[in-house]
Amino acid sequence: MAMQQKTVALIGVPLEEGSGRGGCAMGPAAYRIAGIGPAMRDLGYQVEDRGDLRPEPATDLADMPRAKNLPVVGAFTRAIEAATYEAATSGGVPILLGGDHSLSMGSVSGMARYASEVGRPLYVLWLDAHSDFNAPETSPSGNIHGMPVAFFCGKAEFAPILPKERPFVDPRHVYQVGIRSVDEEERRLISENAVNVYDMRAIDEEGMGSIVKRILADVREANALLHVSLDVDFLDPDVAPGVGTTVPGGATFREAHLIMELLHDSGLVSSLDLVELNPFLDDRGRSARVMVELAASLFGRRILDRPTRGG
Ligand code: HAR
Ligand code: MN
Ligand code: MN
Ligand code: MN
Repeated sequence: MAMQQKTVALIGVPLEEGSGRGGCAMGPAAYRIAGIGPAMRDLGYQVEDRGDLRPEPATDLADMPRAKNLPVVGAFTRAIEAATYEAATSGGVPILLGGDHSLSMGSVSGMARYASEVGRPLYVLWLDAHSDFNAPETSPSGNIHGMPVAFFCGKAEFAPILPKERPFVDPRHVYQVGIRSVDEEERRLISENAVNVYDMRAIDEEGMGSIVKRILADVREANALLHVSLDVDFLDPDVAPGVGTTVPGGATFREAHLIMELLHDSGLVSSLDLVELNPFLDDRGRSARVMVELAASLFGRRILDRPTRGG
């Protein structure tokens, strides 16, 4: 089945202040050099490149020791929320070119607002080594890129960044795949909140294909929109070294590629984050190219034409 919408909106997010180190702000430039725009155009999409968001730090958000760089991250959250919502409302599929993973506080919140307006639930597929479910009180680092899932589920309201009455994502509608680094307190929170977690053991035992097909069946049954958030460190460091938080034992290129093809066949994906790429740590653009390759597969690039087998 083809994507329902034929326009993609590229939204550059040069944000690194959520990650505790420099480099992710170069991500949008690296994706453009790696050819994200032409890849989408070749697949028949109309591409609207909306440039890079560059908000001024928020003057109404105070610095918090347990949520570092909150005025910067909060200002980005607001700008990303608005840009994502606007792109979806005007009929496009937003692709967020990150930027560290704190950007998902904005992108997912924007999609949640859009989904509630069209009367559908929002489901989230979180492809990551990390659960990113910390709150300022539980975070060992104070880095906000470890907190976005808790934020958009309404479990980490550490400052009035977005309206308190905004739509939140139900944590039971969050599916995390590839997980292999969870903090002690975070482990308790994801289980209390019933986040669906498929760790590397589940992938090894059950296989990526059957896990993803089961998730997509849930999304279809709920008539939901599906936001996909792809963290570079979901992949094994041998496949994609260009990230600040490598964790050994990650997904192979083939597993990641299979997910993307199943996602495309499903026709359910409404929006995509590409996050945590750190070009300063990359090996001659390899990780940027892998991410663009995966995004192209999600949007319909095929190795071979084969009949869809359903699922
Ligand atoms: N759990 C750790 C923390 O909260 C590390 C989080 C790292 N997050 C990412 N994104 N790299 O997944 O500090
Ligand atoms: Mn992450
Ligand atoms: Mn991660
Ligand atoms: Mn439900």
